[in-house]
Amino acid sequence: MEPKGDIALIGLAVMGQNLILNMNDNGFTVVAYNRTISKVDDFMNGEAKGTNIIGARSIEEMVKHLKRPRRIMMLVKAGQAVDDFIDQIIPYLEPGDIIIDGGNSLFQDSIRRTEYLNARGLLFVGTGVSGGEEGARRGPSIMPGGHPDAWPHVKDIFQAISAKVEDGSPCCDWVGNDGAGHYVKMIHNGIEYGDMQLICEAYHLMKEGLGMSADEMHEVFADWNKGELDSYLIEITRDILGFKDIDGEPLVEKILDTAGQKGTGKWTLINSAELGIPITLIGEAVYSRCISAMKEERVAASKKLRGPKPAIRNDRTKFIEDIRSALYASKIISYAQGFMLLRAAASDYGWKLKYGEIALMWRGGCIIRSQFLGKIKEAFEKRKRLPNLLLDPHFKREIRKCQRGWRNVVATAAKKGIPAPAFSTALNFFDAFRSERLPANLLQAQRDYFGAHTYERIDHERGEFFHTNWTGRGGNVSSTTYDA
Ligand code: NBP
Repeated sequence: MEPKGDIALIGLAVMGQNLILNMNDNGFTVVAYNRTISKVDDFMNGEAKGTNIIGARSIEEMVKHLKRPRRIMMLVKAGQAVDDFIDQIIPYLEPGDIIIDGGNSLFQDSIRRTEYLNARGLLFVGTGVSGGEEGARRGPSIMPGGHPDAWPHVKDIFQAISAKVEDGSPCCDWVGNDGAGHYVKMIHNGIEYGDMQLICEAYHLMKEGLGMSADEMHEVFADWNKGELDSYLIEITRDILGFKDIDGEPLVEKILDTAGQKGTGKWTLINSAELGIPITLIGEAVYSRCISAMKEERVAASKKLRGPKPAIRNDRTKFIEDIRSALYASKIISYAQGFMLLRAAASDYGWKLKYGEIALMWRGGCIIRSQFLGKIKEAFEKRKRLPNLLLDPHFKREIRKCQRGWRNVVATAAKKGIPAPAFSTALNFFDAFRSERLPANLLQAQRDYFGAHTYERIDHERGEFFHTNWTGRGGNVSSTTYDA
């Protein structure tokens, strides 16, 4: 009997089940498999009943159902489980077959897995999938990378099931070789951390500073969602603020203020440090979650450490508009930083990343989807080699419009003792980035003073290094000059 399966999917948790149903809706025959076999039976007797989905009770059976080249996608816990499945599947495959990892894997693992499978004549795809449960079911953003020969074989399925923007373009395109897909997904998640933190700071200033109720803030977010900030995260924040607990009180105020994290923000931060790119806003977003998790210490400190009273007496309507400006300008900075990191990674890992297409992939389906990403796509379309998003005429104008309100919010937050780390770091980055001269001359002098690390001079060519015997006691030997 001729095999009928277009693709197999391993991992019947929330992402896997919903992607299978999405593929089925789009006319593909999917073979479903899971480590715990009872979940295959549950799925086949539940959500999959009456569909063309085929349940498999072993890897051998799963592979037998597949047309060639076989396409096998995993949506399992990232890490060892992925490697274990790869080794279990390999004996059943033939050269040219394709293994796809759709989980949140570390990009270095995807680089390694591409090489590992390539050496065995198999093609690996490491793909980011974003949009959570709803995205997986109705159309996620899909960011595939890996062995480029695999792309023609997965393109039809991936682009069919992905989200589409208004003109019908799919939020899925080939990102690049080996780990590029998972890298772009990692940056997406880092940016998501930043966007969420910015919204939380806006909420905190309105609540603590202006004393606004959840219903009032619900109205503000509803209003913001009609303008430049129109996005999924602003939309869900509006809905969360309007959501009442069974006693009629806003549920959000009853939720414990300690944030969780699963690692992708931290990975982004670690990688940025390795590549020397200051993604300060994502950094503050990650560390803000860390400080939120120190609940007991914060409660104890709140009884001992005093600061100013948080009440902000400014004109409320005007200050809300200033908060909107701070949020919008900081968001521009965060995306500018994210694209700086993408550019550095492309050069370091040898990827040909297409920045406009990446913005398009994030434009729909995923958690950071927004109108704003359409403008980023336009910026990179107008100027393919745009060195920095902040230099695009549109974003330059937008930042100029926001500056007064943004500065007022950062200054007011500092005066009133309300933490606004992401708003502040964004402004500090902006001011540093637009500074012709920073105080690093003094820093270089300090390094040379205590460690003979040498310095360059403004009255000499770049690349000429000098050492001074600052105290008259040191020798004339200098340290080797290199950047780590
Ligand atoms: P989970 O991340 O909860 O993973 C559940 C699946 O992993 C089950 O099929 C489970 O099999 C399997 N699994 C585990 Br757990 N340990 C295993 C092991 N040692 N060996 C083999 N299989 C193992 O599911 P999910 O939330 O659907 O996420 C799937 C992937 O997609 C993850 O990488 C996740 O990070 C990523 N992702 C999730 C979301 C989201 O919103 N949830 C969004 C985007 C990406 P079992 O049934 O036998 O225990």
